[in-house]
Amino acid sequence: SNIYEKNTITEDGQLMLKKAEKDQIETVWDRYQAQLPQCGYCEMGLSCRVCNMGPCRVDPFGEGPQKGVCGADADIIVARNLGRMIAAGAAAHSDHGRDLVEVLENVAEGNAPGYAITDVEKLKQVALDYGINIDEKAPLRIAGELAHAMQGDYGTRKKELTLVKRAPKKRRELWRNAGIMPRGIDRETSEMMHRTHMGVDNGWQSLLLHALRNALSDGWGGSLIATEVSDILFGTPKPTPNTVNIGVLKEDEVNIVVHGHNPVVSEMILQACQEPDLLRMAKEKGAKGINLAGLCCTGSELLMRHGIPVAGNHLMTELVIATGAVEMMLVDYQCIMPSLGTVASCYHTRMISTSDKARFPGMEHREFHPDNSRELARELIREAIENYEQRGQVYIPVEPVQSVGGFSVEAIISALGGTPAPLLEAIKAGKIRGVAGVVGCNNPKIRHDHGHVTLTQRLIENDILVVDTGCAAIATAKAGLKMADAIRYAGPGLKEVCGALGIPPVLHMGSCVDNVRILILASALADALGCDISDLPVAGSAPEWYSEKAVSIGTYFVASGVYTVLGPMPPITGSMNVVKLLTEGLNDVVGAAFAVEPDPEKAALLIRRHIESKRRALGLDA
Ligand code: SF4
Ligand code: WCC
Ligand code: FE2
Repeated sequence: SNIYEKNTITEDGQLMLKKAEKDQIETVWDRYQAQLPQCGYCEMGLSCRVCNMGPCRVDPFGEGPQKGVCGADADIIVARNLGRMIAAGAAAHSDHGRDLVEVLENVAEGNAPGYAITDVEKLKQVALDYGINIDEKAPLRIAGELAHAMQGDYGTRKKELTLVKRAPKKRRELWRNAGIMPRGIDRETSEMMHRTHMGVDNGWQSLLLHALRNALSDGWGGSLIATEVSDILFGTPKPTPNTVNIGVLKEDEVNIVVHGHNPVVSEMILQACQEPDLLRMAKEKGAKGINLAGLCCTGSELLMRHGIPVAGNHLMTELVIATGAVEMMLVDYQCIMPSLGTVASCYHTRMISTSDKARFPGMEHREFHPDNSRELARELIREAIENYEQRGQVYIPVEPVQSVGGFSVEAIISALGGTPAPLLEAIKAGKIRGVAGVVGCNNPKIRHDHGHVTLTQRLIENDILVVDTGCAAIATAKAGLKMADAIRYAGPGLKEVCGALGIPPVLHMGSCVDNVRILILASALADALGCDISDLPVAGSAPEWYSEKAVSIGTYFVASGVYTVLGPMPPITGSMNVVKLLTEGLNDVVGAAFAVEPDPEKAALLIRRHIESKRRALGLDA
């Protein structure tokens, strides 16, 4: 097999890698090769540059230094490093949530033309969760009060975050007793930075416990707020057909690609792409229309709510530009490789950065704010249309794949006929053995999409319903596992249940912040069974994770009681104490733990074994 096949299982990826090589485009895989061998100390989490007495490193073979200049040993250094990864991940999701709350506030004040309250039902329901009196109040007034109340969750005035009330009662008691109940979203991240400053928390156990609390402030705080406010502003997703892979780009249309995370910008771009005067202008320029496609999570946000096609996941972002077919790529933040501007400089593609907090080399910065979004989006689409004339040769080598997305918890419950009972019955009867969340990124250390697709195939073959998000969700969609007739890949029980409901065996639940939808689904199942999340036959996995956000997600899954299997090893092997706590000890603290298994075939076995043991403990197969 050739190098392209070694890097990715996808046909579009392989063909585009060949094209990139011909065009002398450097890709993430080239740069990964150039970094090898990567630093062994860092791989094990044994290097520290927290302070300026360092940088320090601990010798894993016991011959060189065993302590940093300050006296920190391997356990402390590894735990501090992991804590800081989680703080960064939680901060990213939660700040994304904050941006949405700001838009909500501006909508309430009439300062955000083009934005609106789309799901009033959800607005009311979330407002009730916040204890807001909604009687006889106009939606905009409720929105203003809700935005204010949510901002309170970011601060430090509380003993517990508001939305933890959606977790099962047993879980909340467990968090209180373990001392890891999240108090303020910003507070937990800030406290993590404080604790990991030199000379503060030097207990590796207490550091890791706070890391759980920090991650919970993401999952039951910042990310949950991001998802709920996105639904309020842009609509709660419903099952919608869509298409995926690089073939969604169109040879005869103006191609606009949005990349990043926050729907605040991409939703405005979508509106502009549909405006009749701009469509007319595109036609005047000789294009058949304006084709909007997404990448990564902002792509999934548009796919979930509007059936907008997604061109690829994380490792495809450079290759999408190498088609030569993209008139403009607009990015907001997170997972946007700083190499993209360089790739684009070889083609006619115009690269636009849009967020005041995210700049990139080789991109033009055009800042979006709630008050100028609508106008700026129109202006940029006009410029993208102008750019159509500059196009050189294009290469779009594959046909797109059909998929269905849009499975919010609300949509799943409604597909089940209004209550989770039919799903529970199917689980009890053993037709569905359990539910697994497959989430997270791509990483050049793992053959692109191989982890996601293989693991998902093995799980559905064995009657485990898969729910997925983020780049994993895009991977399985590209592999055809979300087509209407994908049930043919499922085991007999899952096939029967999904066939009757008319859903695929792999449900796209959204972007990375939407992992909270999986938590809410798990809570609904636990409540219906009268048990805790940790008692359920469910599991999580991140077969190709790379980002700090993924570490936070994995950690809030585990802290919420979900056994979670990671593909790539996190940088913790320098401390066997930390490894043992995360993979075993946490069972005694939160009723769940991590496992690490880069081979998806073996990861599938771990998950199946776990699900079967939970079924036995619940007496389901007695
Ligand atoms: Fe070295 Fe300690 Fe400073 Fe880390 S905190 S760089 S181990 S002296
Ligand atoms: Ni979420 Fe991972 Fe994709 Fe970025 S977009 S690469 S964090 S899964
Ligand atoms: Fe994401």
